[in-house]
Amino acid sequence: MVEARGETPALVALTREVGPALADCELTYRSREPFDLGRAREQHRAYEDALERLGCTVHRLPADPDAPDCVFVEDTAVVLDDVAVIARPGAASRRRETAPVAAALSAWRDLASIEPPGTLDGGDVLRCGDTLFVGRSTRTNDAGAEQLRRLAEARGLAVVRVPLRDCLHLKSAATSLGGGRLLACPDRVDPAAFAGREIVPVAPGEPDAANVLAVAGAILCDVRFPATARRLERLGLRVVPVDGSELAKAEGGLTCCSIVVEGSTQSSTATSTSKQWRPAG
Ligand code: CIR
Repeated sequence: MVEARGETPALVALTREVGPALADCELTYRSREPFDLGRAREQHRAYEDALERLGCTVHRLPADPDAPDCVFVEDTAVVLDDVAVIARPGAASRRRETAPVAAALSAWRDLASIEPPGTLDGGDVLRCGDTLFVGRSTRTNDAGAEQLRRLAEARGLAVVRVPLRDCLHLKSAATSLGGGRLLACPDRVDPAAFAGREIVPVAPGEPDAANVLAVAGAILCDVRFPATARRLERLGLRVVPVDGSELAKAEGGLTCCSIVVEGSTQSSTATSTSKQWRPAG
């Protein structure tokens, strides 16, 4: 694990420790259940280990004891080719999470930010080629999506809003498999919203399987979804099983626990102006 900057890794996975207040997390679609904090931390470590085995340098931020959802680092930023857009989470309890992430990302990217009245969660932003699909969730409002659109269009990226059903974020409904292909749960998002993209549906009875993490030529897939994993393997994809069951009680999936940044140069200080980094996928 890397706790400080200074190396020159090709692929960085920014993560954040599971905080002690996880039991007070935001919940929208699930009922509150008891958490086993030790088990959540073990599973999170195993997730980081899987990323390391795939060649990522894991850069782990310390937990914030006053931010129950801080482990779900994905929601705090959207990393584009030359800029990291610091999000403004839709849940007010989560807004304190962004500052340490911004400080870390400033080593590799210039920063921009979503400003009030905009709200945006990174879990609502799914990049596929030159398009950013942005979920119409309870967390990301029109003002936030519009601010992202301006930043993205200036960089040649299109922004397409996508309606959702019965789920927290767009990436609870669909994620990238790489190569322009998406895994999606048709009960949560209309595949037509992704016009032109090849859609692989999750296996019946496995709606939460839609959240996989494509990284370094592999697909991290939760062990709770074996039928979807088999489906991906039959497509020739390399599936890496990880157990996300404890953090799933907090409505977190596999993408939520990292921000993957790809590049060839890392600065040795947080004030770097390096522009050679690109987002993964
Ligand atoms: C929340 O409701 O904000 C957290 N309990 C779960 C966030 C999961 N993040 C994600 O899907 N990107």
